[in-house]
Amino acid sequence: MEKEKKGKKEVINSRYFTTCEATAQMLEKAERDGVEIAFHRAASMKACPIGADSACCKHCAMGPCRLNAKDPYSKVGVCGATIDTIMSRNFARMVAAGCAAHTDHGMSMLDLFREVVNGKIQDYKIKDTLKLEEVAKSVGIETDGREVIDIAKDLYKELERTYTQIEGEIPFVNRVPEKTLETWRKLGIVPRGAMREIMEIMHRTHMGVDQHYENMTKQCSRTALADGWGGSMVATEISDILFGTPSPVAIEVNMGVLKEDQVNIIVHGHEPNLFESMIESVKESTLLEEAKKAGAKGINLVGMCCSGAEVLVRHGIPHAGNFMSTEAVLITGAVEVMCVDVQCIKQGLAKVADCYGTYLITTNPRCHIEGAIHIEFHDHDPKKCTDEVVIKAITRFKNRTAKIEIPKRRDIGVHGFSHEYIQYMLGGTFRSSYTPLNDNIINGRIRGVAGVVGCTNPRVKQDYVHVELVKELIKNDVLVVQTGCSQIALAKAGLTTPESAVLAGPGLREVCETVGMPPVLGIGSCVDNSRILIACAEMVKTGGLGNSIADLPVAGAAPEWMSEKAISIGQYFVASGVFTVFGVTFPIVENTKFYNLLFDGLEKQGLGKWGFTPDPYEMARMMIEHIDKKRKALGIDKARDRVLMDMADRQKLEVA
Ligand code: SF4
Ligand code: MSK
Repeated sequence: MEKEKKGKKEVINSRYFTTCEATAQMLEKAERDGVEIAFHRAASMKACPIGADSACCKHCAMGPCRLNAKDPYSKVGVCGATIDTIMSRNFARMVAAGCAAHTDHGMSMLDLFREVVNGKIQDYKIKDTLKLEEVAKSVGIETDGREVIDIAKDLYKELERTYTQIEGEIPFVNRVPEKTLETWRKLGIVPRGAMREIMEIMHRTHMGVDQHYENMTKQCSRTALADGWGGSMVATEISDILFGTPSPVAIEVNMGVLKEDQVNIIVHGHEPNLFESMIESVKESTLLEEAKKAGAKGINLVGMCCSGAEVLVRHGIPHAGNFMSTEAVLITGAVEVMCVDVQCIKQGLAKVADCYGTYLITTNPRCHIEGAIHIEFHDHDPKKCTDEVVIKAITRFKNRTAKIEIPKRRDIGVHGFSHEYIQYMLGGTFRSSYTPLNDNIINGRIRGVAGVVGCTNPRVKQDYVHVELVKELIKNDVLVVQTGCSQIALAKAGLTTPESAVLAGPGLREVCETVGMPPVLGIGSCVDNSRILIACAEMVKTGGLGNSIADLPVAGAAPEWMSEKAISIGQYFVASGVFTVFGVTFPIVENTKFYNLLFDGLEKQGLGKWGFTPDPYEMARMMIEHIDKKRKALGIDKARDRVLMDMADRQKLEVA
């Protein structure tokens, strides 16, 4: 931690914690106001080194047992558990928790879909019937000449299997390239149903059950795949069907989207149904009238974190910042209400909100917070909750006492590149396909594709690793796709505009300028990582880049990860065949058997593998090296010499 002496008081240098100017400004205000946030707590609370290495176990009352990470095979737990058993069990429980979070979210979307389809909910409708038909077809449902409602009923029944099925394979394995699926079948890791996989992990990690790290890792893969190709994919597809499939939109990001003369409401969390209803509530003429009577020029609805990322791409709602800015934004004093649902909601928000007279409102029965107001949200009567939230916000505006300081920073970026849009953008209306993307990879203009995703974490300088990594990748002609808080980091850094193509290498730049797209494509929230899986599957099916996802010149990274969801995401990318690099820290002791399996052995089984480094440049080097290795294996490594385009090539790229 970097501190400066100012008089007698030690003052934290905010630039040490973040490259986000607005967050740094708010950190300085927090110092002046005597308010503590997660950056301060991370600086004063050293991470437990044994826990950081995952070398401890508290799965039974004979322990907790602590092993020695420096000499990992010198000791075992009281029950005899080795370091590999302990680490793999801890890892498995992280996968289970992450998978549970995504699949429970997906199940909430499916609950809503069922009630809409059965006519029991009127406030939401099926918005994208084309997408409904596409998804139904992809799981083998007949659509020709059938009523939308009948297709929807069949789709509900089919997708419910993603969760409840006890034997067989989940529906979306239909989308997995044949060779990848063959590998999964051979290894016995095709998910049955998410509930079963999570239950089995919890059983296997109980004291005295699965005590072989290799067997445990198989169940990690099976459970994580039930997230990526299961719960997360259902969440994404059902959200698109109900609320619309995203297409690119230019939108403002950063704390400057708050407005001093308006009622400011922030929605933060992960489930789009709350946000969709809030959009309706802030349009209510009676509530707008009330806001005016209170002296406000209007009601300003703003997103944060992943639900923010979803409505950003569906409705062009401005976004105030990512995970490590959620406390900082309250320090502006300008936020009337922060309304939250589930996941990544720091408990510390309650205290900061209290300091500035902001209402922190929880809405989901799964997430109550001491000190917050709870107004429960029900899909059957959504506006009852969201109207009440707006009324609370107007009351706070009327009685504002906090000193307001809104950072001026606002960054415009283009977001909303669903996998369908990428196909359309590159292929044009009449020949929408991944062929031009594959062609440009084969001819070397695009070296490969990288998914850069995930959280921000106060243990590293906010946004720094994301931004430096992405700059390095695009400079080397790697097209970057993004989700979640990482996408917002790059948007704040100005890299989600088509103009930022000037920072790309010559090949990628030429493609971006021809199509008019940024070199960094924001595609949505963390469950929308499933869109990257679908894009990978499409690239394989389109041809020319091998037979399985593991053959593709692609790589993934979560440079500033913090949540168990990120571990589940990492494991499903690895199990799908993708080299995936994490930053910050990795819960493992190097050079153990479990380490060698995750970081090398899985690739030999035909899957992907893990990588780790906290350094963005080393991370870029590792990812590019992997992409080049795959290009060589495909026999397309020589093609990168030729980057000039002829007319026929250009025509292929033209958007019709
Ligand atoms: Fe210790 Fe074994 Fe109990 Fe874990 S399961 S706490 S290693 S005795
Ligand atoms: S919100 S999981 S901090 S991406 Fe999805 Fe951001 Fe990570 Fe939460």
